[in-house]
Amino acid sequence: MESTLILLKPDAVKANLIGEVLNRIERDGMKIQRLKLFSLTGEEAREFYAEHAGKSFYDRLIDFMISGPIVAAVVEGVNAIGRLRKLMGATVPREAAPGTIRGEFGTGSPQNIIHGSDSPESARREISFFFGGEADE
Ligand code: IDP
Ligand code: MG
Repeated sequence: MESTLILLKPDAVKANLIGEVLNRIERDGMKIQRLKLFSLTGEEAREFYAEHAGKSFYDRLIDFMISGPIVAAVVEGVNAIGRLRKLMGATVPREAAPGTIRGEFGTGSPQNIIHGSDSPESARREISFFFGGEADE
């Protein structure tokens, strides 16, 4: 079993896509282990996306990520990190395969609906970032 961290970005919450996206993950056989709806502060968004600091799209990405509530979840399953990245599709929605979450619902860059950890190291860091300070159920 592997765990990964997903975020449903502000565009997903605004478009009433929380259920649709979580349903796709559950239908793929993965388990929602932790779940919360909240808004990021600018400081949190900048720290979460620190690897992109200095890139041309960084400020737009941060403004987007704090533009409304998001959902964070820990998803568990066999090869959950890779399966999630496959369900998500490519970063840029118009380059994402038909049938993927970003391909179907994404509207631009950075407006691509969902984040998913890209490696076991990222998953550990990101799960701890959003759920580390809280007791497990
Ligand atoms: P990923 O989310 O597929 O892992 P990253 O390269 O880690 O893609 O980028 C993080 C997020 O930054 C993307 O999901 C997207 O929202 C945004 N982003 C990435 N590249 C661009 C760009 O060229 N222009 C605008 N936004 C971008
Ligand atoms: Mg990434």
